[in-house]
Amino acid sequence: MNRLPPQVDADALVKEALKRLKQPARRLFLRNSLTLGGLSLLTGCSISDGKSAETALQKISLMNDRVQAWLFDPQRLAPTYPESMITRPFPFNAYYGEDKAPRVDAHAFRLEVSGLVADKHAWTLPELHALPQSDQITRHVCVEGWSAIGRWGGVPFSAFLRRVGADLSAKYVGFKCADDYYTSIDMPTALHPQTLLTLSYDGQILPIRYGFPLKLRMPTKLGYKNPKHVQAIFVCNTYPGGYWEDRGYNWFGGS
Ligand SMILES: Nc1nc2c(c(=O)[nH]1)N[C@H]1C(S)=C(S)[C@@H](COP(=O)(O)O)O[C@H]1N2
Ligand SMILES: [Mo]
Repeated sequence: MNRLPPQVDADALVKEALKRLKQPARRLFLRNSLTLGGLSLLTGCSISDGKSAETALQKISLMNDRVQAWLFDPQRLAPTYPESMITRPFPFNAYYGEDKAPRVDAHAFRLEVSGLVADKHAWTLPELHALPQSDQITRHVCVEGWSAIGRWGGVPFSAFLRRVGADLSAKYVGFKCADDYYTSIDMPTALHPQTLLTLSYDGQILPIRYGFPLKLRMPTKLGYKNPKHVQAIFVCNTYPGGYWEDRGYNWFGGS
């Protein structure tokens, strides 16, 4: 059914490749327009006949994460919004009800930093608050079918990673949370200018429901990639997975 004619029809091939891409990657491709040249670059196949085209398509099916990573523009900013557009009240979401959100002791709290970093000292909250802060009003998009605009403040994550002497050529940054949640992201997203080690929500100390004392906010990624109640951060080259990712959600999770 998906056989291509021996003479490669570039349009048909690109259409078929788009069909096989998962949703976020497909959307990005439609935005940036995928060409036959782009397809052979992506798959590393020189597409000259039906057989190589078929191989390219098979590779596409396996490479949705890599495609998204390749398309990710480390400088392109997610839209920001005026204060009047903030969604009130901002929705809560987790794999449990709001009353079950973990209560972290602010005084005892230490953010653990490990893996490929020079400085492994654990951070207190006052130490984190003493770092230069910035804020953003951006849209959070949840795969469950809702999105909302909120305002988050905190430490630009790229500055934090530099501060701890992280190996910025490493592949992954992983997060462990005070509940059973965990996730991991690619280094280009970790270094994106809008990726924020978040300490506040709408000018207030981050409320329990939104991830006290610390969450990672990334307007370039879907909601489930934004870990709340972060307790430990590690930099590594071995794939760490994630709570929903290990249950079948796409790992890159671009929004
Ligand atoms: N620790 C932790 N982080 C989490 C989750 C969770 O269950 N536990 N759920 C994720 C999902 S699916 C979404 S949509 C957002 C919701 O964040 P909010 O409660 O601030 O809206 O948190 C994400 N981060
Ligand atoms: Mo979500």
